[in-house]
Amino acid sequence: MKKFLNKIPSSQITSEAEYLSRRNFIKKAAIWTAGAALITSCTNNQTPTTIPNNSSSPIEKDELGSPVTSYKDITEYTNYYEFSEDKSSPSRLAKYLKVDPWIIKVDGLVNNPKTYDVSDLKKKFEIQERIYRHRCVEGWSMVIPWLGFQLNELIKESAPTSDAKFIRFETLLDPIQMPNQSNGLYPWPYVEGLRIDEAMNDFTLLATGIYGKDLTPQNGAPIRLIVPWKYGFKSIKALVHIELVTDMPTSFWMKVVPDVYGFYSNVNPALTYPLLPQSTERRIGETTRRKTLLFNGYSNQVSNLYQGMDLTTNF
Ligand SMILES: Nc1nc2c(c(=O)[nH]1)N[C@H]1C(S)=C(S)[C@@H](COP(=O)(O)O)O[C@H]1N2
Ligand SMILES: [Mo]
Repeated sequence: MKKFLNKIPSSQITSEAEYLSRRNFIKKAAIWTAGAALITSCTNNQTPTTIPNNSSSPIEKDELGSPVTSYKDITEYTNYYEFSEDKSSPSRLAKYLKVDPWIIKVDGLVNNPKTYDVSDLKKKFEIQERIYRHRCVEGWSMVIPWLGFQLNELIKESAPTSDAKFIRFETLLDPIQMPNQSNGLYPWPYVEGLRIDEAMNDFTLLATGIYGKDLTPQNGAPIRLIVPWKYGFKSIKALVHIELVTDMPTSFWMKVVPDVYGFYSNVNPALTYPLLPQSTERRIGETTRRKTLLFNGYSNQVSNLYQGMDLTTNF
């Protein structure tokens, strides 16, 4: 199944209709329902000639029945502080970020430290499509069709030692290419972290694509983390370093606003961030607000990671 699907060259795809019908076929053939989410195998070549450009496809939905957000909204309404602190500028300012070649280092408490070029990672691991909800702590959300592979595949290959308890992630530091990194107000580079069992969860993704093609620079090209049950800021963009460590890493936002943003940052409607009530959200493209779901609707898949933990003190 996997081999066959991976052999479909996307050069065969000549129209949006064909693109969508191929995806339908793939879905019927390869739906993997780990719990609730829809996860489908996909070809490794991420460059179909045509993509649905300005409307969300009537076919693509998350497992709760919500349509995917339009390609335009996903790629033009972005948070990327290395470029700008508004939402619309990164699509313009990140355009010339050099994303190929791109080296990413996996090291720290591992028996097999290694540097990879992202193009090799894309060949090495099975690229899947994952339609995930994305909830920003600011109170907006989207449904995004990512392409990527499971982080646990890369971590397994690194062979962590028994001392490895957390994973620390780092974005590229390059103030020439990322102009707002010259802004001395922030502790660059952007850093994030996960507990090792969170990182090993099958839902944790390293995304390399969006809407069936390569990730756009403003969305974190060429490779970013996606942790769909946590606030969007955990999903760190433009990764250059993955380090296995013993101690809980201090993230970018924990440094910037201590006591407000915690390490876990699981989506939780009961949280009350100052000025940012979490009980509802605005789905981009919709007019009325909707209720925010605990763990962003992924409780079945991840609540076991937090058994016995008080989620309001471990925020
Ligand atoms: N390096 C880096 N990663 C980042 C950010 C950032 O500013 N820099 N913003 C975060 C926030 S707040 C959100 S909501 C998501 C936005 O991802 P998107 O722009 O692809 O929707 O990226 C996260 N990852
Ligand atoms: Mo965010």
